[in-house]
Amino acid sequence: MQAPDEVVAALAAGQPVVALESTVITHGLPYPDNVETAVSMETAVRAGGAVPATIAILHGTVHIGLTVDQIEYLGRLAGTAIRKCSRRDIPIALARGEDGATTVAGTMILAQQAGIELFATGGIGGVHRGHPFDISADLIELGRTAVTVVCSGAKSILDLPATREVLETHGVPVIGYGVDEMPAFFARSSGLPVDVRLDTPQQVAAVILARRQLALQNGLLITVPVPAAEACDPEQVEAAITQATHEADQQGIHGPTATPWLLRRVMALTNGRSLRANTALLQNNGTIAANIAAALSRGLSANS
Ligand code: PSU
Ligand code: MN
Repeated sequence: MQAPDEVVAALAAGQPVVALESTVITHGLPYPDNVETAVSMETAVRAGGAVPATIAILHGTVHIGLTVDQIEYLGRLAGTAIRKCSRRDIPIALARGEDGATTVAGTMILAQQAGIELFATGGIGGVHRGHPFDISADLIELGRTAVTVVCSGAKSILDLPATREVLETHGVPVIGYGVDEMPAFFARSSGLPVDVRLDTPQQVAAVILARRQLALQNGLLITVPVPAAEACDPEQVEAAITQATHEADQQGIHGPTATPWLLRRVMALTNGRSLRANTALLQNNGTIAANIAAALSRGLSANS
């Protein structure tokens, strides 16, 4: 495992650190927007008061924190066969000396091993529409790895009610950050209730501390809606998603390639609109995760 001095020093001193994933760079966004967005997300984490650590596997080594050059290297691999690393894939990439982009599940595992509690991303995987057994490993990981994931819910390319049920089954609290309904990525709400609404970083930090005191080994999901100015028209997005899911079924696209394929197709069908929303919510989530990490680290030092 390799980490830049800044990340090592912050972790050793109990200062706030926020993990970021790399599959969003290689499989979620096109080049060069992916690089720009990843770098701006790191800036947003700093602005929120924490040190960013983008997690990826490079030439068979786990990196907890990347340089801008390394982010650029990964960004250029978008659209290639770079391995998308969820729990099952990490040992394969390591043993074979490959590059690997970590998903939400993969990033949670490596963040926890590095001692990072907060992780910010855009959307988690879920249950695919019309494919009730294609359940993202993200949901299972949230049930068994004690990392707090700040995201904007899940895209409605997924079956959101089924996704919500699976989270419940695995004991994952869904917290609405300033909202009563779980957001649906491009749209600010999904019609699905959250388990609790919390409005400040301190309130979220208190839940993290309570979970820690009980040594519960599950993750927490903090859902933050896309900033209102950048939210997409729900009907337009829904039309694009319905078309994309239909095309995927017709072309027999399923398994790990389903999510990246649908993301690309929806982005193309909605032109630049969805890309802007995507970038805005990623930055916003980075800042909020940093605010929570900072509140947590203050709370811990006040207690010790
Ligand atoms: N949803 C998005 N953007 C993404 C992903 C999901 O809006 O980039 C990525 C994340 O890395 C997530 C992964 O962990 O897709 C889920 O893939 P799967 O459904 O194969 O588990
Ligand atoms: Mn899947």
